[in-house]
Amino acid sequence: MKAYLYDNLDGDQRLPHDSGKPVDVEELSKLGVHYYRIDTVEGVNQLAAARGYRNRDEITVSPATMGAAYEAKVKSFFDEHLHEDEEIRYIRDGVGYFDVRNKGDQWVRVQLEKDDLLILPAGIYHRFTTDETNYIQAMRLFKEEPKWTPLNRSGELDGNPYRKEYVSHFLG
Ligand code: KMT
Ligand code: NI
Repeated sequence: MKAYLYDNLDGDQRLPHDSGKPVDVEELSKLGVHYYRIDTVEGVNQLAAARGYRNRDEITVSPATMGAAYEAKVKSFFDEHLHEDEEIRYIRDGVGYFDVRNKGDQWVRVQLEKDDLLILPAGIYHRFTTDETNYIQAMRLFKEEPKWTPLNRSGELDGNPYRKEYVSHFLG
């Protein structure tokens, strides 16, 4: 895992966009973003049990598995959005970037690789992209009824109860 402020320069979203300004795990946790390095599935099972995550699936984001839909899929993952539930991703192989908004509404880019697990809280604005290798395999953990429909950023979401809860808790 490596986290830093996004450089906001034009260019492919899959490039590193590293501004050279690092962000540490403590800063991430102040945003409600939790990072864990877990090298066994047993470790993931324990975390899932503790947080009430009963279900999981595996997704491989790559042209090999998605074919012609890949480019559009990667673009849609990169639309800024929130969820009304936690987003938990455990990386099994490959590399990807999760971008999250910090208190100043700047993008923090979190680079994840194999054995990295990231928890994004409900209500945080974020986006995802593969890197230049165009390959990531991840486990997605979810509760009985996942509420992980992406809600794209808009002023209307200011009134969303999950967004309001996030803002009052972490950005207030
Ligand atoms: C997301 O939430 O954007 C995704 O699930 C992307 C694939 S998981 C690496
Ligand atoms: Ni998401």
